[in-house]
Amino acid sequence: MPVKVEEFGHFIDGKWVIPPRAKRFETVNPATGDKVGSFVVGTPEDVSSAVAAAAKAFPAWRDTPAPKRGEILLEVARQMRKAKPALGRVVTQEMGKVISEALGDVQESIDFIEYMAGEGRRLAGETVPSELRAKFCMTIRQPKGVVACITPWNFPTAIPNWKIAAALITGNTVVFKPATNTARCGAEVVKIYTAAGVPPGVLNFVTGSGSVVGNALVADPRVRTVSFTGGVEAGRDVYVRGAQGLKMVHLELGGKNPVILMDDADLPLALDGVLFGAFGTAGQRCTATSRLIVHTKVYDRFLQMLTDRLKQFPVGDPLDPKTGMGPVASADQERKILEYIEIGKKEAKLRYGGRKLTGGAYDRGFFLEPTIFETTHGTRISKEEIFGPVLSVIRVKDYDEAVRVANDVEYGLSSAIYTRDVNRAFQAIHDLEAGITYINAPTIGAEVQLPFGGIKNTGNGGREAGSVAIEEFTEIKTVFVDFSAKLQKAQIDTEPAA
Ligand code: UN1
Repeated sequence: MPVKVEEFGHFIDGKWVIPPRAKRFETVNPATGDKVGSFVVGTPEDVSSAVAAAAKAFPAWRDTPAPKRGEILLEVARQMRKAKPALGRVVTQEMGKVISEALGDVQESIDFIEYMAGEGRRLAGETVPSELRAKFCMTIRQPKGVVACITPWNFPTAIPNWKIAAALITGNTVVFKPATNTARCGAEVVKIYTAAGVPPGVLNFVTGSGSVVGNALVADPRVRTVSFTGGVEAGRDVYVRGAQGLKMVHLELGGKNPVILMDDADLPLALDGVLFGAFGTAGQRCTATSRLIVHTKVYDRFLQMLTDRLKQFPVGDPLDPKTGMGPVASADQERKILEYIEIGKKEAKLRYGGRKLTGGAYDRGFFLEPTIFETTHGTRISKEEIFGPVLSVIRVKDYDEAVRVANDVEYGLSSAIYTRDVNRAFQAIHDLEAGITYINAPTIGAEVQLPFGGIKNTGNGGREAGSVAIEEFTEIKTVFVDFSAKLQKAQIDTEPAA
């Protein structure tokens, strides 16, 4: 049953608002073409009102005790748990990932909100000794103010919640701009925060394009921090624009994540892992396994296993629990992926798939075959992020070559190795240039209580999730308390030698 097409406005200062003469856009189910929601095309004026509301709400939210903010977040988590089946369906219907993964997306939101709620009773600083007597030194964390959360469509609830929950627990107020094609998921998330008691103005929601709404947010001098997840090109642009205002810009960008398969690997285990890593979410995760680097001794055998299994890998209705892979998220996605498949056909050997699926229900959506290319390292498909169900398989002669190939890309988000050799596993942890390394598991499936992010062009050095998530949204204040009742001079007053 299709989701009812509801009309949404922006959410500003605790109210859903539709500006006069607002233009609208609609989101579309990528499996069926049905409409999912109708949204306002935001303008710079809309952004300005949302930022004003967030700025007005900031002092009271900042001064709400952090454990109290945590209680509200726990209530958000409770309500999201209740809404999980319905919200999971909206994720599938708006974004196209299979229902089990859509429920996982919502679960990842709940996990993180609960985790951050607990952070309300920590938000720890440091205490360190002073070089002077009767003097106390410590750091405390303070919120930044108004923060902008600009999020992608591939994890349409989890990624917004990673940002929003961390920003709120630390006492900031938020303007949230969801990806245009998953605005409904964003709106449903905002409804839950509001129902759970987040005060007016603390979380605001503005829909519209990155080039208008996103850029207006980044340019607004009242916005102190911008947290952005998306493509590398857009990320670089946000970074440069944010630099003009000397803002903290947090970026989570692309990946070209390798699985290394050594000759001593448990091949059936690796088979399940590679399938899930490469074709889960139709390959549209920043963490997706997009390169499989295989030791020559097991290459032929493993490729045979992989292609045999793909023959029984059902692509279709993402709401059907038996489906392995749903559609890709949009017409735009489909076009880009098919372009890469054409590039691949010229520079590499197409081993499996490669076509758009047509006929019957396929004709209503953006369904592609899971696709495997055999390629050498250095081709475009082996180095550029495709963000689709396309796996490049590369043969290598030994571990050293595998690591060289794994590291020779512009990204460094996730990485994995399958081996039974414990020394080799630890060597790989040391050698792989990535923010995340998995041993005997695919490149996807990070848990919220650990830092998430990458090196090289995957970002600009920050991490989301884990306890470090709070760093993105806080300023550190260093405090010196001199209780000697006299002027003491650091570096100048010296103790007599013992
Ligand atoms: C992303 O694709 O940007 O590790 C996020 C994973 C998920 C998060 C992915 N927990 O695959």
